[in-house]
Amino acid sequence: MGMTIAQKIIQSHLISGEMKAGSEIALRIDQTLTQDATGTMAYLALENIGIPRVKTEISLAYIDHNTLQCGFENADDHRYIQSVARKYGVHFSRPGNGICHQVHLERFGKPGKTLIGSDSHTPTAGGIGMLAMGAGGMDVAVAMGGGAYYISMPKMYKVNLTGKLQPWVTAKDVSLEILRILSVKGGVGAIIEWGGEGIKTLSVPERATITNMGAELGATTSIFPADEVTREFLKLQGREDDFIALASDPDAAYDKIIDIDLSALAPMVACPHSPDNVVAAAEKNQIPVSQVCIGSCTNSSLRDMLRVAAILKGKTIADTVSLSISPGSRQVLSMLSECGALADMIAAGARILECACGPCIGMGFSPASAGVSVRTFNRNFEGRSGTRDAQVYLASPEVAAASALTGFITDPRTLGDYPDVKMPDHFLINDSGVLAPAAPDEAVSLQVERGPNIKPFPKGEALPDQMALPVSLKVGDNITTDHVMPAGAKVLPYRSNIPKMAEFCFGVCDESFPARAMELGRSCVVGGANYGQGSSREHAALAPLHLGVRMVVSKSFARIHAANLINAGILPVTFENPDDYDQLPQGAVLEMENIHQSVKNGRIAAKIQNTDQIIYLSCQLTDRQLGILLAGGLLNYTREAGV
Ligand code: MIC
Ligand code: SF4
Repeated sequence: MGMTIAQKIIQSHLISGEMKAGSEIALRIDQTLTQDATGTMAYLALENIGIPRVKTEISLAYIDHNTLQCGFENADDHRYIQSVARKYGVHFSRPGNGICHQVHLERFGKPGKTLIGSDSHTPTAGGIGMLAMGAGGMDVAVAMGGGAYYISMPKMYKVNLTGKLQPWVTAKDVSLEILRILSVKGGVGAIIEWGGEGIKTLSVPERATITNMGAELGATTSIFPADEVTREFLKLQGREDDFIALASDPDAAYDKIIDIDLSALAPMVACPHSPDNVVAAAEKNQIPVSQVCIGSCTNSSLRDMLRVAAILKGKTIADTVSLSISPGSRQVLSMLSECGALADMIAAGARILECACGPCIGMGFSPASAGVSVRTFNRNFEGRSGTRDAQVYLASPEVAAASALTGFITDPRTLGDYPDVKMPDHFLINDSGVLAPAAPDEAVSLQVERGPNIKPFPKGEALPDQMALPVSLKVGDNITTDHVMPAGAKVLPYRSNIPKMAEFCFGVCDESFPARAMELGRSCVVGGANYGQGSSREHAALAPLHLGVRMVVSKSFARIHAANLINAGILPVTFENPDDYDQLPQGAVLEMENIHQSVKNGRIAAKIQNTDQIIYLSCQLTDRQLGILLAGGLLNYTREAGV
């Protein structure tokens, strides 16, 4: 039987396990990346493991999220990351050099290699045929130390593209279409391979938009073949030597095949507050817009920016709109400036932001109260923009630019002819924004710089054999890690200070949760389906841990978050009978005995205190995962067992 692209890369990196969907496999990791908002924890974990030097082919520490420096905290965190990177053998991408995924695609990603990153949009690099996955910071630390990355062997899905995108219809619309078809849960446990004749018409940045938003489907990752389009992209980046051709075998088998005719797609938007809430842009043309934000790791390539500049050229944005544009990398910004496109954007009224995540993570540019913001980003979760009642619509750069001009959500086809954009023959290459680490002999004597915001890594507690856990919070379906641990300019500076950060835990759902959980001592949280979707932030496990949460019971979990809970020493379990969700109110107490043996057996009987009712909780853990829980988290486990 032939193999899919992902199966080929998995096979060549398999350390242990069986390539059977659902079985745990251990993979050798060639490259890692971190960003600053998750990086501090990842490097604190690396220091804890006690490895003197990273063992990957290349590891990078990007600074792109916490770039507002309203106090000392973010600047201190950056200094810590710079010094720890230099000492441990990690390349450091300075603030201003660009968004991790965009820079990684341009300068470091290689087809056929494995990459894990402490950011859920790491699959962006699947656009050039890498097996690239988002992971928690502790998992990235272990991989930097030469340890394996463990996942359950995913199912294989294929999306076959036929036809060709019509003028004004873009790769973003392809992403929105697949979200419309599959929903934010539809990719859980699967790798999505993109193929068919239609992919030949898509450039690497367009492919990367699609693999980027595979994260919103909950997919383990998404991947394109490495073909002549990939070779051309790497050549323009002066990296043709990094190219290898990669394709699936003609007789490869897939668990699901979806066909999309590119020619039939129209410009679309994802309505508040979920990326799968997708309708045609034309349907929303009565909605006035007060803000438009263009950029993020989904849509900040030179191609996207040149299109936007061409649409804005010679025009002025509507009086009612504030428009931000954040180019994805210094390469993109320099080239925009060189060809005059930047001047066209500025002349039209755009506010140019630095090459960073910016508004996407709520670092500035929060909309006005109840404001409608059209964003080319990948997530529109409630409150993520920094304004709780903002109405955020996700769209392509084309829809965004058109909406900025008209002041209403706009199907850009109403603007007339699609402007012709010519891509340059040469790319500006200047890697001076990436600092190489110190040589090993110099590194030994280097001191890591730690400001007062860098607090020690929280300590996990070994899983007790007996617990009576009150339900400190009950939430519904599709709870994101943005709900659990909000981001934004106010909270992000505390990413390396878990006690402080925990004060904001679940703030979007219930502001009284942190105080209540602290008062209860140990407790558990109850959630619905797809609990923990979205961001890879392990803070969504570490902050609850700090507040005494020892178990999360849900109908189902998102992949990265389930791993992060285990890594933090919190037990993730699901309802054996999903209807029991309704039997378990906030405040109920679950009494459990013989927990260790029950976890091994995959089933815990939990008695609801002061009733005769017993509910069954299911936990499908591997021996390794049980070992992590019994050790009180991945760091303790790794120190005891080695990487
Ligand atoms: C996001 O898009 O939510 C983030 C911010 O990039 C996160 C990481 C984080 O919370 O630091 C992600 O996607 O993993
Ligand atoms: Fe940054 Fe937004 Fe991309 Fe996350 S999704 S990496 S915050 S640009």
